Amino acid sequence: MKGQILLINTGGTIGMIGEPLHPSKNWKEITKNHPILWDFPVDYYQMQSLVDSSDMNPNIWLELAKIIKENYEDYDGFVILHGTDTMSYTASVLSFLCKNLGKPIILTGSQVPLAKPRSDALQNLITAVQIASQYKIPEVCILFRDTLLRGNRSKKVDATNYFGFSSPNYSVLGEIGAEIKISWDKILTLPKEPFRLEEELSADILVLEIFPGMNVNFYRGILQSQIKGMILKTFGNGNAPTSPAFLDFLKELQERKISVVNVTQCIHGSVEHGKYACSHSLISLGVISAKDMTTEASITKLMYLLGKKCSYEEIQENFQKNFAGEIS
Ligand code: ASN
Repeated sequence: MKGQILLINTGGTIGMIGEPLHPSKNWKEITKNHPILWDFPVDYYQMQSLVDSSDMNPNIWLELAKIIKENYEDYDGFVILHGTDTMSYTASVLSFLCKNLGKPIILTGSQVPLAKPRSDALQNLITAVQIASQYKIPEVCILFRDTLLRGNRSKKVDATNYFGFSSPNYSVLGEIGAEIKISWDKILTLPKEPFRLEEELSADILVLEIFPGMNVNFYRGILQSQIKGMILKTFGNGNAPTSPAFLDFLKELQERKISVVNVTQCIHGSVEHGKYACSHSLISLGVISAKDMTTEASITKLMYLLGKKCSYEEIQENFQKNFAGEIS
């Protein structure tokens, strides 16, 4: 190992014990079967509350980002132990909060706890630390099994298989076998400006997944709520029903200046407004195309822009801009 690494534990299966599985606060207990980790050349930081990543939230994200900021100058890279369930959300939001990132932030975890035999955790942890300490990758990444992925392009695609993550619309950043092969041509360039943090997020949003036969009346109460943005999960290339009830609903959202972002329900591919007649009216209704962004990146990008107190008009103008390689 070369560089100095800060290993931050947020929880997740990797550090869990017992039945039902829950996070252990005792690093010695977590690593009991792996003496190699006892004098591992990293500094260890444990978050105050360790969570199953189903309990991840913007407060923890901001706390995590702050820890990175406070330690930024002292380390060559950061490895974050995290539950797999929401790892792609955390990686996405960190990519928006950490501006001018010049060092690797690598999230990893496992499907089976480190403390259990036949776990996938040891390889993931060691590889993540090795990459963070040896390669100056200026990105928030996910390392899982044999691939290094751009965090804001990643997706958890399997709850049991050791190949748990995929990057459906962007090439992998690295392939891990007997050798580690980094695809430098796929990696963001080093920033010229100094690192800084954005420190606000707003979770005043909603995700609405459409389905054939949906009754829009059930959703009209949303219009009376305080939401500021909505992720609309649509079919295929961003297609949606053309019924007057549905279009009226979108019109009312537009009139109330609630930003609506169109994200496809498909794993691969992109929203293309106007490709089909059925998506044509979405353009005049002010619906923003997320293009090929993941749901995870779209949700956290909207939280980030709303956290910056961007107006409806500013979100309309800026959502499609590329901030951290999240959109083609
Ligand atoms: N429920 C766990 C978590 O996300 C799943 C895992 O880490 N494999 O914290």
